[in-house]
Amino acid sequence: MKSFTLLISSTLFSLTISHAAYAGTFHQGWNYSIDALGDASGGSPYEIRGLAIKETQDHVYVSVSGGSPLTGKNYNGAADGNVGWGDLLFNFTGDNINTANGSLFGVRFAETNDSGVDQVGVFSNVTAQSVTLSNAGYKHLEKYYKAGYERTNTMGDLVTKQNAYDYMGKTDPVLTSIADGTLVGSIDFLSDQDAAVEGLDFEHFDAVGSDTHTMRLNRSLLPGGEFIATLLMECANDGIALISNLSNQDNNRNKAQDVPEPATVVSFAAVALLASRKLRRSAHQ
Ligand SMILES: [Ca+2]
Ligand SMILES: [Ca+2]
Ligand SMILES: [Ca+2]
Repeated sequence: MKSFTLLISSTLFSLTISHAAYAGTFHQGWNYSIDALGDASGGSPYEIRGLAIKETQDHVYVSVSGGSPLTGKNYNGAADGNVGWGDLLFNFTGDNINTANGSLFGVRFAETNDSGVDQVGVFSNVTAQSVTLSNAGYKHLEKYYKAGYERTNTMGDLVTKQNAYDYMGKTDPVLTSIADGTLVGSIDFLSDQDAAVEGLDFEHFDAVGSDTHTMRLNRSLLPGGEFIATLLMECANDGIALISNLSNQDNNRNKAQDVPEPATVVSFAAVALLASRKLRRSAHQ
C-alpha cells in the first residue's frame, strides 16, 4: 500500500494547482460541496443536500443542509431505534480515509447519535468506525451504489463512483462515526438567521433541505492545509464529501479575504483529480 501511495504521489507531484481551483464553489465566503439530489436511500429524511465551510481568523464555520433534525429519525430497524447523522470526519493526511484512520479529526454535532464518544465537540487523533449495520444501513459503498444511487456528485466533491471507492473503499466498512478520539474543544450552533448573517446561502445552489445545521468552532482546533471532509447518515443511505483547505495557522494572522493564496502542490490523488474537475466546472460557469 505504501509503494502504491508513493507511486501516486510521485506521479502527481508535478501537478500544481492554485486555490483558485476552488472558486467554482465559493460563494459569499463559504466553500460548498453540493450533493446529488435523489441519492438518498429511504427518501427525504436521509437526503443530504450540501456541506459548506467558512474560515475566519478566529473560527471555522461548518454547515450541512439535509433532511434530518439533529435527533435523527425513529426507525425500528435500527439497534437504538433511531437513524440520524454520523459524525463529520476531517482528513488532512493526504491518504485515503481507511489509511488515515486513527489520524483523523472529527466533529460530533448530533448528541443522540451512535458516536463512540460521549460528548459533542471537536476531536483529534480520531479513529472512525462504521455504524451502518446497527442502523439498518449499507455494509459498504458498493452495495449502496448497486442499489441504484449512482449519480454525478453522489458523494459531493467525490464526483464519481470510482472517486468515492478510491477514497472510502469499495467493500470496506463505510466510516460514518467517531469510535474514539481526544476531545480538544467545543462547538456552538448558529441559528439559520445568524448563519445567513455569516453569508451562508445554500439557496444559491438550490440545495436547501428541511434542516440546516450550522456550527462554529475555534480555528485553532484544526490544522491547516488541504483536507477532505466526509459526513454520512448512520445508515450510509446518503453521504457527502467536501474538498477544501484551511490556511496554515502561521499565516492565519495575515490572512486577507478574497486574496488568492500562492499555488500549492497537491500530493494526493483524490484532491488533485477532483480539484481539476472543479476547475473544469468553474471554467464552464
Ligand atoms: Ca443527496
Ligand atoms: Ca442510530
Ligand atoms: Ca450523497
